[in-house]
Amino acid sequence: MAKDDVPGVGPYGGPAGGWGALHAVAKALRGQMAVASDARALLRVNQPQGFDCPGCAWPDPKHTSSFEFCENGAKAVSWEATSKRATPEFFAEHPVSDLWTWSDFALESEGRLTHPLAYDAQTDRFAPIAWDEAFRRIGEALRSLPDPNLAEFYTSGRTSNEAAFLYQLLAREFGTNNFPDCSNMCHEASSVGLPESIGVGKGTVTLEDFDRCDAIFCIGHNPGTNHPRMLTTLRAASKRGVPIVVFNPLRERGLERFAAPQDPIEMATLGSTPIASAYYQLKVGGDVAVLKGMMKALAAADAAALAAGREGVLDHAFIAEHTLGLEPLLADLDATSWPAIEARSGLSRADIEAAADVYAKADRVIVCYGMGVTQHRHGVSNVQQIANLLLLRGNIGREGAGICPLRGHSNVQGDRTVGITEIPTPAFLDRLQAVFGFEPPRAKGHNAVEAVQAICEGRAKALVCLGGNLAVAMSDPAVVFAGLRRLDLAVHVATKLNRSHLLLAKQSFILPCLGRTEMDMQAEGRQSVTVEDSMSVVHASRGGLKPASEHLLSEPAIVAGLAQAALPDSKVDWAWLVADYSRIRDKIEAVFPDFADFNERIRTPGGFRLHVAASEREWRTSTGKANFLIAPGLNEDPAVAGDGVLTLTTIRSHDQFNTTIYGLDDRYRGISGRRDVVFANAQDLAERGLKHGDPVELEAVFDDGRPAPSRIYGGLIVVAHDIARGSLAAYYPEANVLVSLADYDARSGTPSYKSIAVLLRRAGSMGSDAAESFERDL
Ligand SMILES: Nc1nc2c(c(=O)[nH]1)N[C@H]1C(S)=C(S)[C@@H](COP(=O)(O)OP(=O)(O)OC[C@H]3O[C@@H](n4cnc5c(=O)[nH]c(N)nc54)[C@H](O)[C@@H]3O)O[C@H]1N2
Ligand SMILES: Nc1nc2c(c(=O)[nH]1)N[C@H]1C(S)=C(S)[C@@H](COP(=O)(O)OP(=O)(O)OC[C@H]3O[C@@H](n4cnc5c(=O)[nH]c(N)nc54)[C@H](O)[C@@H]3O)O[C@H]1N2
Ligand SMILES: [Mo]
Repeated sequence: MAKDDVPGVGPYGGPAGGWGALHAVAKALRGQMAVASDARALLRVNQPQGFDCPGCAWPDPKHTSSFEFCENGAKAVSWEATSKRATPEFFAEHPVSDLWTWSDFALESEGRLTHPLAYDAQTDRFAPIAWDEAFRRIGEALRSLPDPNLAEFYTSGRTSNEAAFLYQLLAREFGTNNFPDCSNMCHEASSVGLPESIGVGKGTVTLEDFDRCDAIFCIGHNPGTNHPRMLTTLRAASKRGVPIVVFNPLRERGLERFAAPQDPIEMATLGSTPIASAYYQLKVGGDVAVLKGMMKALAAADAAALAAGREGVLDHAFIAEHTLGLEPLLADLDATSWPAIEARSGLSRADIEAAADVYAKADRVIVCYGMGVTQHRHGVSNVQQIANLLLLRGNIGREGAGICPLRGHSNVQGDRTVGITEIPTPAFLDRLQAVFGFEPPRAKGHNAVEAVQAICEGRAKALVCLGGNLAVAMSDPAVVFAGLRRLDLAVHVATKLNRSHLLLAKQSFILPCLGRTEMDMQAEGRQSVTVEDSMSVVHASRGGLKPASEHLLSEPAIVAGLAQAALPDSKVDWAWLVADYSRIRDKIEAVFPDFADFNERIRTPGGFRLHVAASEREWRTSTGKANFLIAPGLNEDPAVAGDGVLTLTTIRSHDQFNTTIYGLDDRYRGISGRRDVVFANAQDLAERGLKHGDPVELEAVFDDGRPAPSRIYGGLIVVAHDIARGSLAAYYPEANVLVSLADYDARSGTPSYKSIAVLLRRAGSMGSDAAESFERDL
C-alpha cells in the first residue's frame, strides 16, 4: 500500500519551522483564546520583563529585543491562557464515572479549573469547597497519618523555585523526604551519573559556547518538537560550517532541515538550512555501543599517532592533570570487539570511525542528549559514556565545549536545585535546620517509582501532587491506577483536569492554581517567581494576564495554606513568606550559598548563572578528579532472546506536551488526525508478512523471552517509516501499557521507556482476548 493510501498517514516534505509552523500557531491560538490578548501574551514570553515560557527549558539568548518565535511555546502558552473553563457547573453535570470514560485530550480541553473542588462520594461528583475548608480537611488527614513517611509529595517541573522551596520545607517539617518528582522519569540518569563522572549533575555549557564550538553531537533528542528554539542555535552553527552529527533511530525532520520563521529570505523563498551534517540511524538502545566504538577508534588513532612520533589524539595533558581511570577504560575498549559493536549499534565500523574522526578533528565539541539516552535500564552508564568521550579530549570545562543534557520541563532543574530530592545531602539538611530551627528527617525518601510501588503495596496512604499527571506519565497504568485508588488522601494542585485527578482516594481534592502567564498579587503587591533553565541560568518570570478565575491561588500560597493546616506548631512564618516572594528568595539564599545576592541578581535582565563547578574544572567527585567510568558490556537494556522480538521506543508527537495532548497531528512525521500508530522498518514488516497500514498489536515480552499477556497494546496501525532495523516507535503516554513498573534503571530509578521488548503482530492474530479483558479491567 502506498504511503498516501492510509488515512492520516503521508509523507512530510517541508523543513521544520517555516510556514507550517506559523500556520500551526494560528490554529492553536484560534482554538484557545481571543487573538488580541494572546498576541500580547506571546510577545512577552522569554522577555526580560515577561514570564518564562512554560514550554521547555532551553535558555533565552541574552539580548533578545524581539521575541523568539517558537511554535510549541505558542501552543503551551495558548493552552494555559485559553478562555475555556472547567467550572462547578461542568462538574455538577458530569459524575466522575462519566469523566473517566473521556479521553485525556477531552479532559484537558474543558479548560482551566476555576474553583477548589472536593470529591463527594454520594453524588460521585467533584463539588466546590472553600479554600479554608479544603486546607483544614487536608491538614487533618495528613496529621492523622501514623507516620509522616506514609505521605508522598510529588512535583512536576513547571513549579517555580519559590513554590518548590516552600513545598520541600512543608514536607520536611512534616517529617519525610518522600519527593517523587517528574525528574525521576526524565533526566535522573544525568543527576546520578554526572556527579560520579564530573562532580555536578547538570550540563556544563552555556548558550555562548554554541557560538564557539567546532562540532556538535546530538544523541537521542528531538529538538524540532521538544526544544524548538534550539533549532535557531543549531542553524547558526550549521551556517558557520560546524559539523552536526546526529545519532537517532528515527529520521527527525527538525534535525535535518530548518526554516527560521524570523528569516524573511528563507520564508519568502521557501528555503531552509540543513542541520545534520551526518545522520546515523542507530538501533534503539545502541548508544553505548556507538560511544564505546567512537572511543575505541580514538584510542586506536591515538596509539598510532604516538607510535609514529606525532602528537596524540587524546588530550594527555588534561587527562594526567584532571582525570582518573583511563587505563581501565582503555582495557574495556580493548576487550570490546568491533563485530559486537556493529551488531548492537546497527551501524558499521566505518560509520562509527567517521563520527570519531569528526570528533577528533574538532578542537571544541559539545554533546547534546535527551531521553533517547536516559530512559534505559542502564541510563546512568549511558550518560557516563558521553562524559568519558568528552573527557578523552579535554572537552569539559573550557570555552566552546561541554556536555548539554536537554532538560524537560521549564523548571525541572531549578526544583532540584532548591531541594526537591529524595536523597538530600547532610550539608543541605544541616543548613535547613540552622535556618528554620526544626529537625529535618535524614532517611532517604522515595523517588517516583518507589512512591508508586509504596502506594500500590499500601505502604503509602497520602499523595500530594504539585502539578503533573503522575499516574499517566508512569509505567504500567493497570497497576498504578488500581494503587492510587486505594489511597486515603489525594491532593492535586493543577491548572487543568487530568486522569490522575479521577483516581479517587477516600478523600480527593483538586486545588486550582495560577499559571506562569498570570498576574500574581499577594499581600505586599505583585510578585515575580524565578526559574532555572537547562544551562543553570536563573531568572525572573512575571505573569501579566488576568487570572483564569478569581478563586485561584498561586502555588506558593497553596503550599503555605497546606503547611499551616498540616503543621499547627510550625517554626515557619508561612503567611509572612508568601506575602512577598523576595522573603522566600532570602531564605533560599540562606540555605543555598550559591544564591548569594539572589534578589539583587534577578533584577538584571536575563538573570545570572549558578556556579557549575565542572565548567571551571573543579571536580566535586569523591576522588577530586573527573572519573572515566566503565559501562558493563554493550547492552543498555537486557538482551531479550526470543523469535521476532523487537525493541519499542516511546516518543512525543509534535502536538503534545507530555501527557497533555494538544491535537492529533504529528506534522514532521507525516501523521495527521491520529495517534494510534506504530512506526516500523519496512524490512521488519516484510519479514512478518505485514505491510504499511495493517492493523496490528504489540505484546510486551519479559526479560526471559516469555510474552506478557497482561501488557498488550492493540488497536494500532503500522506505519512503514524511516527507522532503524529491529526498532519500533509509538507515542507516549499511550504505550505505557507495555512498560512494567519493574522496568527501570536500578541506579537512577528511571523507567526504561525507550526500550521495551515487544512482539509485533497482525491485530487479533493472537492474544486479543487478553487485550480486551485487560482493557475492561482498566
Ligand atoms: N513541545 C514539547 N516540548 C517538550 C515536551 C513535550 O512533550 N512537548 N516535553 C518536555 C520534557 S518533560 C522533556 S524530558 C523533553 C524531551 O525531549 P526529547 O528528549 O527530545 O524527547 P522524546 O520525544 O522522548 O525524544 C527522544 C528522541 O530520542 C530518539 N530515541 C528513542 N530511543 C532512542 C535510543 O535508544 N537512542 C537514541 N540515540 N535515540 C533514541 C527518538 O527517536 C526521539 O527523537 O522535552 C520537553 N519539551
Ligand atoms: N512512555 C513514556 N513515559 C514517559 C516519558 C516518555 O518519554 N515515555 N517521559 C517521562 C518524562 S521525561 C516526564 S518529565 C514525565 C512527565 O510527567 P508529569 O510532569 O507528571 O506530566 P505532565 O504531562 O507534564 O503534567 C501535565 C499536567 O500538569 C498540570 N499543570 C500544567 N501547568 C501547571 C502549572 O503551572 N502548575 C500546576 N500545579 N500544574 C500544572 C496540568 O494539570 C496538566 O494536566 O513523563 C514521563 N513518562
Ligand atoms: Mo521530562
